[in-house]
Amino acid sequence: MADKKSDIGLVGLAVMGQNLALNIADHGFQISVYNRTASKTDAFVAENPNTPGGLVGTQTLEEFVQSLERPRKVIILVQAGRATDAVIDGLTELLEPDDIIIDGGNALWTDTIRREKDLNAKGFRFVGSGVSGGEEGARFGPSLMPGGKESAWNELKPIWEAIAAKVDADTGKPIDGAEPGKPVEGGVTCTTYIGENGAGHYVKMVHNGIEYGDMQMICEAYQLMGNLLGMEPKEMSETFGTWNEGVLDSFLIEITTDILQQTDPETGVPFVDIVLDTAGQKGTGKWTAVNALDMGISAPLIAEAVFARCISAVKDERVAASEVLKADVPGFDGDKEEFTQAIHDALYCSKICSYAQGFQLMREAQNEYDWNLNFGEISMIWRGGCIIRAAFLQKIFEAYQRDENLANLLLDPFFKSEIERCEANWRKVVAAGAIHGVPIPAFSSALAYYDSYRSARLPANLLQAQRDYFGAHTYERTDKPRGEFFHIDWPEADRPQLKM
Ligand code: 2AM
Repeated sequence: MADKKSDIGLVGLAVMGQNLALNIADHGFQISVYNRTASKTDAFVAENPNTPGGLVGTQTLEEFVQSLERPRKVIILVQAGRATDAVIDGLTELLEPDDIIIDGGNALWTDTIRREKDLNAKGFRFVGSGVSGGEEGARFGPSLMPGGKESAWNELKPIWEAIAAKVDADTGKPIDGAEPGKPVEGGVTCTTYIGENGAGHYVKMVHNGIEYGDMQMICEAYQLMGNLLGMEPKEMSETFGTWNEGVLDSFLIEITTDILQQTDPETGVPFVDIVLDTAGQKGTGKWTAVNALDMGISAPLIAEAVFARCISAVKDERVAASEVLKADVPGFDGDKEEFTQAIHDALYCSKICSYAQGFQLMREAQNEYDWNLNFGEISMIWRGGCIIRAAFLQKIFEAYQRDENLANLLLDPFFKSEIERCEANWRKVVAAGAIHGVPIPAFSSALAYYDSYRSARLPANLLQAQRDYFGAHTYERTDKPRGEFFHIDWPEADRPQLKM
């Protein structure tokens, strides 16, 4: 064991834990590591003998805790849920007042709120930090979304700022190749204090919900290119490659460009064609959609992205239904080049709506949980180190710079004019999906969201009248102040009966 106490410790040496530990050690911090199965710790330390900061392998939780400089900082990277609670319970037996536990897993934000409260009551400090960017992000620069007491964050800050992704301050583009431990000239670090208790994990969850939406939208573009335009994966790849040079420049468009180039090593056919069309999910997108429903905030695109995965999963049923439900739809005979541009524009407009919905969720959550979220900073730290990294986030950052109290991204002058520029094509694509029988739930729900949001009058007047009719739920009047409720005594005599 090292003579010097470690700057920080990490529990849980699955790939994410290993990569985050290496990233921390690369930046000159000495880090102690512990894993329930000790052989993993030994192998990990043996494989990485010469990091700048140094890895200290420990065999027991006691040894691990004793190896840390006080106030101790312990990152937990184990499975969310029960495993996290088990590790926290073990640690609280050994830690001392003011020590800090940092949960870097994908915890449900309400769990983080509960854990922080419990740990604070016991005299410990707790940070629930979103860690995004998957394995590569953890290794070479994630986007980090920490929540908790600010005093705890301040202790963690030098390490989190050192290891997070860096982007160029003016362009928002990720800065690659920064030497470990050396500050990046002109770089902005992709981490910032998010807010109290569960705020960091909440924002990470919304990030994942937005990620679901981004992926679904790209898949819809891909399906339109294939079904309507008859494009082959290689040609699609070229198109996505071109799109990556413009407003859609992003990690997900870039990997899609690569994926569509790839051939299957076994058969030589395009790789996407050999992949079964049933999507999995781990739950963070679902949490986002459920939370939208719970809070009563409209976030249909994220929900549709989750449902799209659900319906993809019933492959056998779909195959059977495809033999029965043969819609009589015409083939596409429009101009290929024009329609390709229209798909691009539909994707762009839908993406603006999707992010608008994600930010609406965070705005409501901050009221619900009494957080003080900085939307400009949140979009800033998503510019690098995470799956939704995109040039587009620079524009969101600028929108919140212009107006930190922006009611909806759609109202920002830049996004308003972008939608106006692309709107006709967006409508054309949604109409084409309906006419030619191609399901595009994200594109079409985004358009419905846009048209609903810009409607001074929706048909909810009729809906409220229906509620008053069958349930005496009352209604407000257009000619009286809001908050006054009325009810009509509907005539009993000719009322339709529920039982026929
Ligand atoms: P293991 O290697 O001993 O299984 C991801 O599964 C990580 O979480 C692994 O490092 C795993 O340790 C750890 N993990 C899962 N459940 C745990 C528990 N109840 N206590 C401690 N670590 C756990």
